[in-house]
Order: sequence, then structure tokens, then C-alpha cells
Amino acid sequence: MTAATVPGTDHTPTTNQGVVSWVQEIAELATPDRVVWCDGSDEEWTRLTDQLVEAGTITRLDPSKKPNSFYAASDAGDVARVEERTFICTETERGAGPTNNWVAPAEMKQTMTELYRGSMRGRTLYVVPFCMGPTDAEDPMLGVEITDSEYVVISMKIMTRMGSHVLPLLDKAGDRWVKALHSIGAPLEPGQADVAWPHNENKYISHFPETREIWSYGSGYGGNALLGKKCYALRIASAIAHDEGWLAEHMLILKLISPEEKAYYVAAAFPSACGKTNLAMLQPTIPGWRAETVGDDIAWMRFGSDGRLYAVNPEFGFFGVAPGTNWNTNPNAMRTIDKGNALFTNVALTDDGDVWWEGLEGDPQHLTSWKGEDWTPDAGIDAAHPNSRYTVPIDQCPVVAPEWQDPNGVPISAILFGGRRKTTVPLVTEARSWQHGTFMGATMSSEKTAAATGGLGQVRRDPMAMLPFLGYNVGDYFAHWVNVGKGADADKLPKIFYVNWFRKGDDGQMLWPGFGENSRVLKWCIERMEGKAAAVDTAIGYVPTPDQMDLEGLDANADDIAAALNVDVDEWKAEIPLIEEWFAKIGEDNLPSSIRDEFEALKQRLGA
Ligand code: SAT
Ligand code: MN
Repeated sequence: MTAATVPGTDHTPTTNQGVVSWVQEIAELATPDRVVWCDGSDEEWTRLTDQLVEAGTITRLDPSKKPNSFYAASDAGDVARVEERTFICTETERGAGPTNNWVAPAEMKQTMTELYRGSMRGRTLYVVPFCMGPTDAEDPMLGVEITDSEYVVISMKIMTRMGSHVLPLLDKAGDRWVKALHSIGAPLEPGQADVAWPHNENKYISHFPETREIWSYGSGYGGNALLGKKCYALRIASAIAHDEGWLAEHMLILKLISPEEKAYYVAAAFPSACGKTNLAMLQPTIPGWRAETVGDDIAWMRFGSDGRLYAVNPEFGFFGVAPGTNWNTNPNAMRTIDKGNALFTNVALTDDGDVWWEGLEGDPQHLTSWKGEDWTPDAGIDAAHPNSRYTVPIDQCPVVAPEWQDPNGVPISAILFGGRRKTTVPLVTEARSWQHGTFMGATMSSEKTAAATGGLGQVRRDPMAMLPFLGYNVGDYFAHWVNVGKGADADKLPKIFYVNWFRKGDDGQMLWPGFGENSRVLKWCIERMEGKAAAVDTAIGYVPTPDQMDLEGLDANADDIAAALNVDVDEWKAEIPLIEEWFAKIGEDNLPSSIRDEFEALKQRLGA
């Protein structure tokens, strides 16, 4: 079938000829039964959700419990990002760097073109025009996702600004838009019945940062398929940011309001499934303090004309980890979800048409598990997949900051880096300088979570929580961070802190209660910025003693708090060879000398 004979191909609602001819080219290659340009309307949502209910891909939840909300269970072979199948295709191997899988662009395009050939047969090709970040930005960050998955279309409606209102921007965009091509790789022969979650065992998540393109094949899930998120807003945007002198980071954006009504904005980087969404919707436990949400996953940070760093959240929805979310750990997420318009994936389904997951209140006696099996409390297995997710519009969050859509962003006072570490890393450490903070981010580490397949619990270096999301050479990325600081007025730069909510005692119990109590750590950070709080000058940076923090009313054992804040020089000495190993992996040719210098200075201070 040629493009001209694919119904819908002649319908071209944009005057951007680059978009029109790309859609035609892909229609010709992938030979869908029809082409549909998505308008983002409620009518379209209803049509697609009805269709997916009919196909058995999603289940409508009881509207009295979760209005206009749906449940999807994926195939067991398609439950998380596939890092080993994720590629950065730069012209040179050095461009992708030692932490990314690299294939030359021409070779990858050749391979994947063959995969896409006929891959949409029997399906619909949807054209999804979208914008990452506010549409009234000076330079709106546009994209067009082509997909053959209805689930992706409805997810993109929640997660991005998508539909007809983006077309006038696209008309004027010339070639400043990202081509995001997605196919589940499951063509249907005439008469062949579809399965609930079509996908392909052979998966490729490929990025072409130099030409601002994304080619994804074989997966229908999360960051593999909703291409505005990790693929565009982090991998492609990090490369754009490097070229243009700004930062695209895997960070939540939180607004803290003091009892004096002063607002502070904090950006914080944690690896996937380490509690970013919970921190983004924090309910402070300190009297008089409030918090509001600007973003829970991604921050784009540019300098304002006043020399401060301003952050924008490019997303429109939350893609939060369900397990562990409850009325105690994240009441604001629960309130956001309860308003409906949500899509749940791989959680469990209750008998009365609601959703459930491990850690949620309630004591269900029978469920349908994410695998579609009967589940009872004695089943001995989780009812929800550990990477199960809820997708819900941000503007439903009861504590969303009124300025969350400001195209100029919010001025950042502090940047937090954090991982999940049982040992070594204290509750909070302030960096000595921007460059030292960059070193902290460059060497941060975390135990692997369920957000990606494989290796659960292993400690790995995850620089700035960007290891799986960096669109170029990690050494160049560190140099870029250092340069961003060099080019700025030091007084106006955010202060950098390294936090670890997850340190455990010898008994294996968490030393710090976390969640809302993390506001105490944030308060200390703010007081440091204002020159009000004291700290101890340790080998690794400035660390408070318990009495230097506001712990009033905290229900915790004093020894535990002291242990959470302890700088154990022996544990840090044991960390040195691990950092050395990490730098060896990066390669001395790639590693900026400024980061090497910070490492040498740390060793000296530790006497290592
Ligand atoms: O699947 S996603 O990459 O979107 C979620 C995550 O890993 O943080
Ligand atoms: Mn994330």
C-alpha cells in the first residue's frame, strides 16, 4: 500500500511541510490501515478509551470511585524501561560516551527501517502533535509522535500538552521540532485477532541527538513508548541543553513556603523509583511550613536575565510509582488520583472496580493481580508489579503551585542529589562549592530499583540520576555542569546538597523516617542558604549534627538520627576504590580535570 492509498494520509491539518512529508514517509513504510491526526479532544479520549475497553486492553474503573479512569495490564515481557535496548546514535562513538549503548546512526536507521516496514499493518497510525513545557514559551519545545498504540495516545494526552492547540505552533516551527517515531511492532494480518497488550520481543529505544530524532520499536510501556518523557525531555533535551548552555535534568521541582510566607524552590535528582513524586508532593511536618508541587520528574533549567537559574517542568502529568503510595506516604498523590481522569498500569484490580497495590490502605481479600490472576492475601506474591504506575494530570494535584505553568520557570535556590544507599552516605551534606556539588552529583550512587529491568538492589553509580537518560558523553556532561557554574554569579547559583533518606542501622531498620519529615532536612538546607544554620566541616562537605537541625516533635530515636548524620571515614575510604572504578569506566580522556581535582581533594581530606 502506498501513502496515497492509506486513508487519512491526505488529511494534513498543519502547514508544516516537514511534518506532512514525514507522516507520509512513515505511512508508506509502516503501511497502517489508516492515518489519524490526534486533536487531543475529550471526544477523542472517549472514542479511544471505548475502543481500548472493547479490545480488552483497558478496564473502566467504577466511576463512583475513580471517575473517567482506566486500568491496563501490560504483557509480562513489557513492564519497564529496557536500558540494554536503549541506544544513543551519535556520529562518533565518543559522542554517546562510555555509559550509553552506541550504534552509528546510519546503521541503526537501516536496521530499524526494516523493522518498521509493514509494522503497522492492520493498525492505525496516530499523529500526536505535542509540546513539552508551556505552549506560551518564547521557544516552545515541540514534537510529533507517530504511534500505532491507542494506549500511548491516551497516555500522551495525560502526560503532555498535545492536540490541535499545538498545530499553530508547529506551523511556525520550521524544522525545530522533534520527530518521535513509535511502533509496538505487532502488525495484524487480515482476520488475525489482536491480543490485549501487543508488543514485540525485539525492542529498540533509539535516539539520534544530532538530528533530534527518536525511533522506538517493540515496547508499549512508559518511558519506552511515551516519547515526550525520558526520550525527548531528557535524552534529546540534554543534548540540546549542552549545545545551548542550559540543563535538562531528572529532577523534581518543589516549592517550600516558610512561616514568614517566603517561597523557596528546590530541584532534586533521584534515580527512578526513589521517591521523587513523594518529595514533590511533600506535606511538611514542621509547623508553619507548607509545600507546593511544580514538577515530579524532569526540570529544564535556564538562566534568567537576573542571573538566577530558573526551572520549568516540561510535563503535563505525573507517571508515578503506585506501590508504597498511600494516604500516609503521599496523601496529595492520593487526592490527585481520586479526582479521576487517571490511567493505572500493572496495579491490581479490586472486585468492585477499583485499584489496589502493595502499601495501599485496605485489606483486600480478593484481587485480580497485574498478571490477570486471582489473588488472595496468602498468594505469597505481589498483586501489583513493583514498577506499576498511575498516570494523572498535574493540575488535579491539590498542592500544585499556581506558577507551575509559568513559561519563565521558577528560580531555584537549592539542588539536591540523592540515591538509595543503606550505608555510608549521610542524611544530608552540603557541597563546598558548585564544582564540589558537581562532583557529588557525578559520583552519586544508588541501589537499582524496579523502574528498569534487571539487577534489583545492586549499587551502581548514577550521576545526577541521569545514567539511563543522558543523550551524550557523560564526561562532557560533567564538564557542562562545571561550565554552567563558571559562567554564573556564584552568589546567585543554587547551593548543592547530597541527601540519603535510605540509610539503615545495623538492625536493617531505616534510620530516618523520611516522607513528610524530610521537610526538616529541607529547612536546614534553606537555613544554610540564609546563613542561619550551623554545620560541621567534614571531609565530605558540611554536615549538621542533630542539634543543628529542627527536630522538635520528631518521633525518632536520637541514636538513629545521629547515625543517619554520621560521617564514617572508614566507610568513605571504602567508597574511594568504587569511585576510582567509576572514573576508570568513564575514562580519563572523558573525565574533566576539575572533577578529578575534586576527587583528589576528597581523598586528601579523608586521609585515603
Ligand atoms: O518508564 S519511565 O522511564 O517513564 C519511568 C521511570 O523510569 O522513571
Ligand atoms: Mn523518572
